[in-house]
Amino acid sequence: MSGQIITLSRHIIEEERKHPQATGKFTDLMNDIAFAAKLISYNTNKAGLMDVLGETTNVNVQGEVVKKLDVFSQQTMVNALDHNGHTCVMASEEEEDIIPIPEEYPLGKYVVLFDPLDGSSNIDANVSVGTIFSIYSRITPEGRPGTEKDCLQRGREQICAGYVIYGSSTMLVYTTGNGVHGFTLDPSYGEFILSHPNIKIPKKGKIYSVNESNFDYWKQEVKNYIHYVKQIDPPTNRPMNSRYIGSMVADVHRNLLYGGIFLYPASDTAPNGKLRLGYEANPMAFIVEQAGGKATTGKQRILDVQPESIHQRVPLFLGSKEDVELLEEFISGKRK
Ligand code: AHM
Ligand code: MG
Repeated sequence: MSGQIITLSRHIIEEERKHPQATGKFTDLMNDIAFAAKLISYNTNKAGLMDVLGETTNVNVQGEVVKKLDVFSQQTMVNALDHNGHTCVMASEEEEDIIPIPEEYPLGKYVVLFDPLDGSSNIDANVSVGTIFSIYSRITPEGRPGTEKDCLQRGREQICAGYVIYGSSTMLVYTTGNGVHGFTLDPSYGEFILSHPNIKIPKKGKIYSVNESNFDYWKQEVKNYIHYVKQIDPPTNRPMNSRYIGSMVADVHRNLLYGGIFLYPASDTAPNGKLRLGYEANPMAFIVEQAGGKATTGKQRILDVQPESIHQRVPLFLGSKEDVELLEEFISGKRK
């Protein structure tokens, strides 16, 4: 690097300046998300110490009711986003219905969908978790509360998507459709610093990530693909390596940097897969496409799927372009 430190705020301001009609509101919104991410990161890092892992009914040493980290993350995201006049409605994995902006606060033009703490079943074992977010412009008229319709836009309408990974360091990775950029939280400054400009996913990877315990429940095409990637054939770089953390943010982040494919297929027990279109598949798909990769349901580009409901699930395959295209050949029956 040149020695010049580029903070997330500066990067976003410079991105926003490329749009002549920009008002600075988007920068403010992203700063709110980054602030929430720092709070969640701080609490994730000291999870074992501060008893935040306790049940919601626990009382901590200050006599306060202890919140589980997923509840804390949800409240932190909502509190960071509901009062600054940038958003008109939100939706989260943690809330069944859309999250309106309280009447006492001004309404904005953005719609934010998020998964406040993805991979939360991993927290107790100190395994990486993450926050995922997806931003749209509202489609309902300004000046009124946003509606479910605003939250049910196709992924290709996203104006920004990102994730924060709380791992060996905390990183925020985002795209506004102009490449993918990664920022590492410097704990001494408390700032996200540009560390991974213009991330590109390798065209072909060595890693496949899937919960293989579901093998017997999958469709034959997916079984065939997984069988194929495990065969020994050095000229085609097989066998691929299996890596599965069980936190999508961590699995996708690793594959983005190293190359590979992430799969959460449909199965007999989960006919639409497990992952949610609005705040898991779409934002990750936007990021992966912007990094030069692909994201599909197996039959359709993820970003083209018309959402029918907030918590809708989709089969998800995403990663390096050539790996996903090969998978598509298996799904279409071209290869067996
Ligand atoms: P969550 O949002 O409830 O944490 O669930 C989503 C997580 C993803 O992070 C991960 O890819 C997947 O669930 C793992 O599921 P499984 O345990 O079935 O492999
Ligand atoms: Mg999740």
